[in-house]
Amino acid sequence: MEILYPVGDAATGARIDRAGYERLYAEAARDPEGYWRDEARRTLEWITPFTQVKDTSFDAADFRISWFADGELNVAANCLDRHLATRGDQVAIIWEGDEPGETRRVTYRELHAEVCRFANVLKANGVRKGDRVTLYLPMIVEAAVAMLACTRIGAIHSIVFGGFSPDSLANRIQDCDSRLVITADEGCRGGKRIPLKANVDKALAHCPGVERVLVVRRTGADIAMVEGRDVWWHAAVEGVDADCPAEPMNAEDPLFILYTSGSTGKPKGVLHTTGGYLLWSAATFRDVFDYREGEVFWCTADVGWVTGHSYVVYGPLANGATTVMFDGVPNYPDHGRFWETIDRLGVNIFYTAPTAIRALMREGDGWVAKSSRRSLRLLGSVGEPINPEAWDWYHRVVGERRCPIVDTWWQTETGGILIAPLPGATDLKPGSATKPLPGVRPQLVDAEGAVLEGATEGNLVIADSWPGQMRTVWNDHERFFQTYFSTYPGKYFTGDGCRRDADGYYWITGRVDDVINVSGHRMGTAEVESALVAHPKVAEAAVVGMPHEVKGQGIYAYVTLNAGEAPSDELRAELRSWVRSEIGPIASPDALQFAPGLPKTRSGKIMRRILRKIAEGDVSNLGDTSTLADPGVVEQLVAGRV
Ligand code: 6R9
Repeated sequence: MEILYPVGDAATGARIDRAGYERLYAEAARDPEGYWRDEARRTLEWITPFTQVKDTSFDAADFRISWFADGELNVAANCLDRHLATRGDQVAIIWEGDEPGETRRVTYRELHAEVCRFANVLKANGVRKGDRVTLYLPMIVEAAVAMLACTRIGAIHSIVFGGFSPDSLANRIQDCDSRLVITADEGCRGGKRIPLKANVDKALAHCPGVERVLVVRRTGADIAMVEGRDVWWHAAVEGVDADCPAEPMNAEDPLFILYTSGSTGKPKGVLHTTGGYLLWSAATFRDVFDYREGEVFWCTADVGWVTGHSYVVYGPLANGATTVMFDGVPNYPDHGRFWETIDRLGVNIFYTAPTAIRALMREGDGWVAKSSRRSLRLLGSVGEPINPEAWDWYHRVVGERRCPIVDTWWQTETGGILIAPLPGATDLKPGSATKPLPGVRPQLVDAEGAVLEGATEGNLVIADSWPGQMRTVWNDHERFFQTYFSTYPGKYFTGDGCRRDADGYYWITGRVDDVINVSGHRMGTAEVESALVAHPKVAEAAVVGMPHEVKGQGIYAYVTLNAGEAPSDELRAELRSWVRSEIGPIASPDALQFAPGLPKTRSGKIMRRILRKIAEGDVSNLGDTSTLADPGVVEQLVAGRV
């Protein structure tokens, strides 16, 4: 039975209440120009006010996405300078290290000075407006400083998650031609060290274009420094002037690139621009979390993912909030880490992923009960559908039924949240991201693209542009159009399946393309396949998702070996660690089955539908296998399931 949690005390003092949401949604639908003009004016500080608002079309003939095109602003000035007069001494970032209590507090004034100083360091190292800078860092204050310093001078940052391998890092550096890389000697995660600088050294063997590496001293490990190329961060900033004017940037100037996996080919460099992205991250932070002056906000994501960009750094800082940067993991030193830290830092709003909730739920309520969590007002979820059991535990045990849960649906491509409840306005249903934010026009379409009305299920598309949407794939505008706008002409295709109920609530059902969502992280099946096939003993590989109790989805790989190679447990282990080193630990297959052959159509297409069913353990009804070139393959696969 479906449970409904009506808006309760959350409505008290909320910025947007029930009637407010209805009014704003209708207003944005009726007059997008007027709505976004007002929003952009009141949310951001502009150097040159814009006169144009929306200039967008998703149609092939005049495809364009442009917002506030003649306006000028600077992101760092919006996140720092404009707060100095009113809240210079307020804490901007609370950094919490891997060890509990290893904490650093940085005020807006201090952060402003650090950013200006480092922006001058970037300039001194030849970085100019429009240049790309790659960051490969732990969750340390310097990561935020480096991001904001780039934005201050108009450089484009590209953050690569510290869990990615040297090869993955090298690909991302090459794709966007970065000449400068920022890293740390090592990272610390769950008591273990991550050899970030050593990984950079390996990557740079394939990146001759990189001239400078700036290295933060995080652990003090003994690392190799390349003469003439590598410079310590602390040495570089010493004595540098803390005065650095914020570069006026056009609203449509690139802000950052973030690589994300798709259903085909190499990861795409998702490009976001200055005005639209900042407006979206700032406004959604303010409204979805109903942020109130002085509150402490903790989003547990890493800045290597989009959630870290929008809701650890840009959204909170644009609002003058206090944001927590966490450099640890949920189960270190024990399973009470989140809750103990919430008490110690006085966290009011906590935003994490279903995979973390499920992992902690398995350890029992005792770890939660050790903490008071009195400071908590609101809980959030992001990254994948949250199953009702996990939702209930989060609500009942963590939030003690006091705290609404905002289940926020969005993507790297969308820049920020598109579908989510507003705590003061929306009744909650566990497992549903509920309703679109004002200005967001979701639709469900069938395979032919026909728009489905009412309570129904289909493919989730967005019918019109919103300011925070990505503008292009770096260096490949054609791929941008093909990937997102060609499947259903005139609409942005999300790649997600979705159900809409009779109350107009949206229930995301998961990816409908060849993307697997592992612990809230996107993995393209094609990427894992090409890593496997790169192994000298592998002839062919097919990768699909399978249900996984904690990760949501796990990676199931079918591998055909070269003639003369024999399957063994050793080879299985070797292939798994091969994928780890090719892409990173998150891509390592959870299950790996040696398959004498793969099910293919006569035209040679692998029938993934069948592979998915076998991986799910649902072998009773494999559907129509008559189009297979060799139907016998299926029996072998079923028999060999791992
Ligand atoms: C922010 C982020 C995007 C994909 C997206 C969808 C899934 C994210 C979700 C959700 C159901 C939610 N997803 N949030 N599914 N409910 N609240 O995660 O970006 O890494 O690009 O992933 O994640 O499948 O298409 P990204």
